Amino acid sequence: MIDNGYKGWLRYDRVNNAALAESYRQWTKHIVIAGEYGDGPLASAANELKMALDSMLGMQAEVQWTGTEDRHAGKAIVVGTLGSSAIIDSALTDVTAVSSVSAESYWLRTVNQGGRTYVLAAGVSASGALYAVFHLLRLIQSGESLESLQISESPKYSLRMINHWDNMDGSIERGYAGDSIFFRNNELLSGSGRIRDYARMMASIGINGIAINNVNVHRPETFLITERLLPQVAEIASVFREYGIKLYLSVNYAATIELGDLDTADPLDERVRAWWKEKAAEVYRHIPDFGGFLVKADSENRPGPFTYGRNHADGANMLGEALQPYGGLVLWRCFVYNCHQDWRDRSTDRARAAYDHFKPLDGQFMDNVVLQIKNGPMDFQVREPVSPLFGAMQKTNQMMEFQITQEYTGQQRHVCFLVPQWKEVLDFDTHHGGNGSTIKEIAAGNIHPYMHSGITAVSNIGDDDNWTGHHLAQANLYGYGRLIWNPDLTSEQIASEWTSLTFGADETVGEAVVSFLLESWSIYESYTSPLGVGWMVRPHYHYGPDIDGYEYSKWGTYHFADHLGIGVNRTKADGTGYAGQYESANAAVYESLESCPDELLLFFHHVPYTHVLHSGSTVIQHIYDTHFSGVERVAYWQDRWAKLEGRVDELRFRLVAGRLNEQLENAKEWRDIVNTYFYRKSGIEDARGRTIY
Ligand code: GCV
Repeated sequence: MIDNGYKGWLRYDRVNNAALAESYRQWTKHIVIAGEYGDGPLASAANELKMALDSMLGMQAEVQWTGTEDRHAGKAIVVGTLGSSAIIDSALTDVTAVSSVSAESYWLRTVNQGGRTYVLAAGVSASGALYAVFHLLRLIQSGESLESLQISESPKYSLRMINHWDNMDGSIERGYAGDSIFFRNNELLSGSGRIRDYARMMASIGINGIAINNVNVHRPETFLITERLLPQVAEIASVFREYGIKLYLSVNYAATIELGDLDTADPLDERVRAWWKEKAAEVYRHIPDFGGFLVKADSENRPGPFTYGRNHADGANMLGEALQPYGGLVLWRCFVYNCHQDWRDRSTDRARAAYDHFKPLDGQFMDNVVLQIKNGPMDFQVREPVSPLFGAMQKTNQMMEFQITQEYTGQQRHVCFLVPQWKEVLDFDTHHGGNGSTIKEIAAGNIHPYMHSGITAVSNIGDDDNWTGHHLAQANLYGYGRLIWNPDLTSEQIASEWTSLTFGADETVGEAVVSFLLESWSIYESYTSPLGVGWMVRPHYHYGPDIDGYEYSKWGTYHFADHLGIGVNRTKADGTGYAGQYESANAAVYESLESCPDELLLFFHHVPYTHVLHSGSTVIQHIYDTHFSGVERVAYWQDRWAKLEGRVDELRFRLVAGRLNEQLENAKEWRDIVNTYFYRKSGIEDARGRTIY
């Protein structure tokens, strides 16, 4: 069978077990959608059910609207919202009192009423009902029984977003899976069916906001908020709306100038403020439920308020004021640092920048401004400490930014399942607000009373047949959505769920894929840059090794290796002082060489190659060992995958085999270049006498 991966995890494969299929058919013969007939999420739920049941059970399900719940004998599925059906309401009397219930909560319940049996897929809102339907279909795909469902679900985070770094010419900044699904040749692809399929996939994992264009807003994208392009943006927004997703746009901070209307973008200039108010009105005329503006300002040569001697609160609030009447949000990025640094200058530390710029502004941002903070202080490296800014501002809305696209983690040519990394970030206790002030709780608004908070991430999809280039990279997209719906799911649960939805029930295949996924982050880390030091990648491309590629650059990304040692001294005592940006308990852990965790040692300290790690190994021996073992582990994967031939459909088998081959070759490059570099610098032999050049 040819399987190009386009269906992702919504494959809806035929249920082969005849008895099971028959038991599902008993339920799905009658489907009632309790609600107004229309084209919102309930209609999407109805369409999804029809399509999926046809595919899984080979049946044309009859879907009826409102009021027909009791017009049949036996079993039925009822989809709707609280208040839309007497059956739903009487079955769910207990739920509204529960404090965790939010607008997107849903329930799946099997109930008996009036001699009939129902599976209820009910939400507080239509989006909730749609989520319930996707969950129900997931149960059927996994062969679960529907006879006694008692499922309650509420999302942990209210903002569950995706950011696209798509440009209007069709390219994607840091995209590794083809071109944009939204833009081509400076036009919008508003009519494309692919956008609808993407919306389905995103709704199935609970995403409720998507920014469709790159945070680096070039000239063509600056026009997205003009009359010329807004009608087409609005078409995309309507497709998303049908799946409970709000559309956001990245905007050019200097749009007033770029669009030729004013000669300034000073946020305190009344003309600039009036311009943005008018602009917001125009956008909302086209898209009444528009989500808001995402802004990268004063960062990597983008314009911003600094030009006018203003700060980031001035800039963000100007946009906040414009969007406020419509309930729109300003998602203001904190990725602000000096990208013209002098490598000779040891006093400037890029890692400090976000905290230094933003922390003093706590309390000055409007209620509809949300600061968007990258998970680490640098830039999506395979290993970084958690950003010290997150949670440090108690009076300023915040959301976490992850990167699903594998810019620094193998660019979807290497397997690198990032859910374990994200989980570590979410579980980090910041201590801002006492013990247990984890990122997980802060982003949920449970520690400081944020008005808006949540999680966003940079997408990894493009117009490749399988969306993500590497088939296994789909697991990152799926896993991201599942994790930010429920961060208490384990990496293993998520990996297994995705694998069985995507590769089916074959246990041998399932075990192999799940173990690849779960080992992959640690393997990738082992053959790339060691002990949290980061970078060492080919400049600009960020794929493959170049140890000194960024060492004498302007980007603030150095390892400071010499013949004696390596690492960045970020202590308060005699380093850059970055460690002191953490709350005192964490600051103390990182400050001291004794307590700093091995995996972050070189991020915080400059140490001799002979320094002994907690693991008992020296730094240099650790570098040699991990680089040899990383390659061996990829080689082992390759053998294991080869044994799956015939068990995985041919096209996917070959594509994954090809990528594993590339991963192995690239890992060898990493191993030999890193080991040779440090052998030559240090002159210290590998204790096990392996080949180093
Ligand atoms: C969109 C890094 C990436 C850039 C990206 C930037 C950002 O520097 O390499 O491609 O720009 O982060 O997050 O704004």
